[in-house]
Amino acid sequence: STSPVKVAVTGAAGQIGYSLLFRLASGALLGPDTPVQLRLLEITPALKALEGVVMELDDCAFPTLDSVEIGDDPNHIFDGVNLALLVGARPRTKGMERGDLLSANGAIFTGQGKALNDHAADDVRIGVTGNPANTNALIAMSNAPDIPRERFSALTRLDHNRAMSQLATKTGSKVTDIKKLTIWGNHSATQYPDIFHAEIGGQNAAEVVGDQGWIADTFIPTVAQRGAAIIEARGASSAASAASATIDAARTWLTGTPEGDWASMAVCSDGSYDIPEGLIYSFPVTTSNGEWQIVQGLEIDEFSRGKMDATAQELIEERDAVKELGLI
Ligand code: NAX
Repeated sequence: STSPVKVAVTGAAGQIGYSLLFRLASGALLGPDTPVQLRLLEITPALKALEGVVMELDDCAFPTLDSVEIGDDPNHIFDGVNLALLVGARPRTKGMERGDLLSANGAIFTGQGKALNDHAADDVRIGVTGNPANTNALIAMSNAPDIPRERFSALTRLDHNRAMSQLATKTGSKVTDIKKLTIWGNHSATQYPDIFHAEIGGQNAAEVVGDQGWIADTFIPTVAQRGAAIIEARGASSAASAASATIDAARTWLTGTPEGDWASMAVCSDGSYDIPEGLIYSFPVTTSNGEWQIVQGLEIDEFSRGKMDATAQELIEERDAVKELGLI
């Protein structure tokens, strides 16, 4: 067996946490030979509920679960962590303005960014699931000047997985036949799920679909609005699928993309595809040895360009708003 990995999860007593912790503890991230040390952060009033979740973790007797620590102080919980999954965030409540939402989350992610900066392990990688995920990642990254920027990422893997599933159903194929799908931009309704570079069984996916109208009028809005459809059906936002995607994203980052495929990750733009430098924008990436690289050289047609720019524009506005608030 290998040395233990220390994984922090914030918002651990929440909906996503209730699925995520059990998957992490059972070895879904790094397999049966890597012991997992969980370090769980919650706000003080949620610590009691979190204690209950820890009782259940104990009761699973997971062979891979080495230890669990809980607390409400990020400086303590983030101490020595190799992976930080920032799930906890302030949801938008009725009557809350966008600025209020950004400042409430700003307070969380500035503080957590600083605590990671000061206490995380040198090899730390940080994945942000809590919404608005891209901009929360930007805030954490900007408040952690000693952590390389490439160590921050926001979750668009759920969108990626949703797109895989929709495309598989439409074409009667298996998700395992689909490669090189891309989510561009923000984890929001402006995201652009792109199948023009994707392959199904080695054939171009858009050609297999053969129906541009379906792509523009059904596929893209279905993927972009899937979160709302889940809320409508379930009466609660996606949780198990979000937890699963959070693990998929971290596993891909740490263990690499397969040859001939890529994944979608929102990472700090280096100006690739004319996306403004410094935005946390979802790109097609390959990963190996814990590092990601943006896939270069894809041909972008006018349709794709318009969608990529529209979602970039939304992220520029979010960035400018948090700059205005002094959060970055
Ligand atoms: P819940 O409201 O069930 O849980 C959030 C938890 O975070 C709560 O227990 C709360 O006490 C805790 N929390 C709040 N502030 C905290 C802080 N400063 N430190 C530590 N914990 C804190 O939400 P849940 O359904 O679990 O969703 C969590 C986040 O994921 C939300 O922001 C949600 O919008 C976002 N999502 C992101 C997705 C993505 O694909 N990127 C998809 C699913 C989900 O909507």
